[in-house]
Amino acid sequence: HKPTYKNANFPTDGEGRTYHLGTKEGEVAPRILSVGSVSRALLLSKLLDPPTPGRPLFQRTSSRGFLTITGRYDGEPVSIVSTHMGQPNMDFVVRENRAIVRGQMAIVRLGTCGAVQRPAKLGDLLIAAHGSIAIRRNPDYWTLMDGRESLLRASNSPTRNGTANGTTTTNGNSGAATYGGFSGPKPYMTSLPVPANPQLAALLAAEAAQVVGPDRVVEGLNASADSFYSSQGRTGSDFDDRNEGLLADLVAAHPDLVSLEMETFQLLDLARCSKGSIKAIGMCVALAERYSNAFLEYHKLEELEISGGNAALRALAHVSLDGPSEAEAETLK
Ligand code: R1P
Repeated sequence: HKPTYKNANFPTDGEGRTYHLGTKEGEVAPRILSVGSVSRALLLSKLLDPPTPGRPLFQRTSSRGFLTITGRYDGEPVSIVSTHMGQPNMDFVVRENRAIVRGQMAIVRLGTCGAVQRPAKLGDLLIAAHGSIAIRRNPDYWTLMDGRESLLRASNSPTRNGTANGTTTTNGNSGAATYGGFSGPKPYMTSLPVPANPQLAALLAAEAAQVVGPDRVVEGLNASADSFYSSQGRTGSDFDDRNEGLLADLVAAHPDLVSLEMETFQLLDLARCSKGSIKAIGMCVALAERYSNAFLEYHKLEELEISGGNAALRALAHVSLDGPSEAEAETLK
């Protein structure tokens, strides 16, 4: 059965289901835990209050593979949504859920990330309490570089008496690049920070400290990149990425930077533009240490996902929200 969609501006089907997540009003709670994978969503759904015959868990997978599970935690309706990876997927999750949920919402992302610098270390829970910056690859750098290199070749030709010396220098990866006197844009752009919700951040930090101990929780700035590879400073020889100095530059520019991943910025940016209707925060398990190259043993991840999941669900269940309407509360009972 293929649904028919109407309204190209914000497509929904005949039942009011959204285009990518496939959920409709009454199926999603105003308190949402966003996780990166279906397996994490299923794992954390075991932390929800046990379903009863009259109150089963709601579960739906959309044609695009977004899984939504709605139940209760500490008696409060909550939804767990598998968001997949990257900023466009977080955009679907925030916007399509906003469209079908009434009243103020709280969204917590529980993901995995790289720990960028100490004190953040392997296995810690890193909370984006200082907000998030976006790191984006700037294709114009490469486009204009070709132009600069032709200019450089021309200026170095024996028939010209140019002053260019033919050397290429870069001021780190975030500095302006200079090619024989021609300067241009940087290969990576970093945005200004967008804030997290301070109330949700404080609640989550307190809950996380209670679950794993305060020495395993680090609050700081997050960076969300548009690639797992180039704009996270992972180097290789297959592509011309110009990112060898990216991590060092980020750390120098942001002493409070703790986590590097791919979704938190989009969540916080949309929450900040939601006209006060969404409170949001991100927390990640440090799966890798980018400064030492260490990677968490996979069998330890599940335990940390459960710890982080419990902290996130508790913060979600207890954060104050301008209530959903009576009708919404009724449909989720
Ligand atoms: C990359 O492997 C993925 O892991 C991190 C990154 O942000 C990216 O989505 O988060 P999740 O574990 O939540 O997916």
